[in-house]
Amino acid sequence: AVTEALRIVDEDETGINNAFRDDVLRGLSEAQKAVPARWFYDERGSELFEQITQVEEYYPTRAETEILKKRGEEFRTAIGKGRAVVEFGSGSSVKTPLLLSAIDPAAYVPIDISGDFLCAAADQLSAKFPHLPVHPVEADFTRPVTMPTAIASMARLGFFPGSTIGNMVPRTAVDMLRDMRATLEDGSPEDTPPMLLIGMDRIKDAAILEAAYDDAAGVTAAFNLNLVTRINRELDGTIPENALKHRAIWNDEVARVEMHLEATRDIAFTVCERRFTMAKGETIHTENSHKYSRRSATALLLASGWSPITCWTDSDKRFMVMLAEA
Ligand code: AVJ
Repeated sequence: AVTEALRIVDEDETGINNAFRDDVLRGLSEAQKAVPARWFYDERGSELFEQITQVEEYYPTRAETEILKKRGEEFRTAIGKGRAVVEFGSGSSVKTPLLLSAIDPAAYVPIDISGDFLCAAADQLSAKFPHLPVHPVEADFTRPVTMPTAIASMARLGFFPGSTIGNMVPRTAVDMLRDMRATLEDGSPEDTPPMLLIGMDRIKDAAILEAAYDDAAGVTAAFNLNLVTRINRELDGTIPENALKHRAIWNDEVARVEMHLEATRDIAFTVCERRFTMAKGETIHTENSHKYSRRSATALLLASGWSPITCWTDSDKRFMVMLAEA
């Protein structure tokens, strides 16, 4: 039972994605060149990310899946049955069914910016749970989103797995977590505050973290470099891909893995007819992946109006799933 999603794509006359172009041109004009990580996920990028989740060094997906598999009964006790599960990002093939089978929700609302991923995920989910009402919403979930009227008066559980929160600097993360609260409160019963189940990756040895973002098979490198391929293809770019190399660096000061693309020689190129240069050694900062301690995760949630209830970790204590209440 999948309802039709609304489409929102902002393209100019020539079919160029305006938001992508603006982000890239602005980011390449800064002293430290940077492109927001959300632009990794074109078709090829999403495929490469799927592959990343299978490589030996990249533990977060396996660790979080272990928690979701093992803790179903505890989720059910803490969350209760009959909530509407609102997933921020379209459901992954494995994690969402684990949660849904554990807590037996009244409805499932996946929110994603990409209508194609959204519909595919909604269809998959519907096939697995034929009696579960599914209401996909195509929207930018980092901003407040209007909930389908079909889930009006249902208690809500927000689900934000994968440590996607880690892509955001704390300021942006707090804004988004507050907006998620507003989204979940839209049309929800006043006597039952929304809950949030969120996956967050833990701080650990720099060597383990750097390997997770620079696997020996080069899948993460290909993922990072695919951003350049996408810029060249979609924004009429001339960036020489063979002059950029993948770098993953643990920044201990702010507890995050940074991904960069480093120029191996002096280069000049154009994007949308604008000219840019990079000196050898200069980088484009393409991703932050923040890591958390139990305390820093708690502080982030509290600052966003969410009170932590429970924190679960995997057997190797690499990853945590936190349940919080508004
Ligand atoms: C999907 C944002 C959680 O930061 O670990 C994986 C993306 N980047 N390898 C992460 C990613 C490089 C991933 N998130």
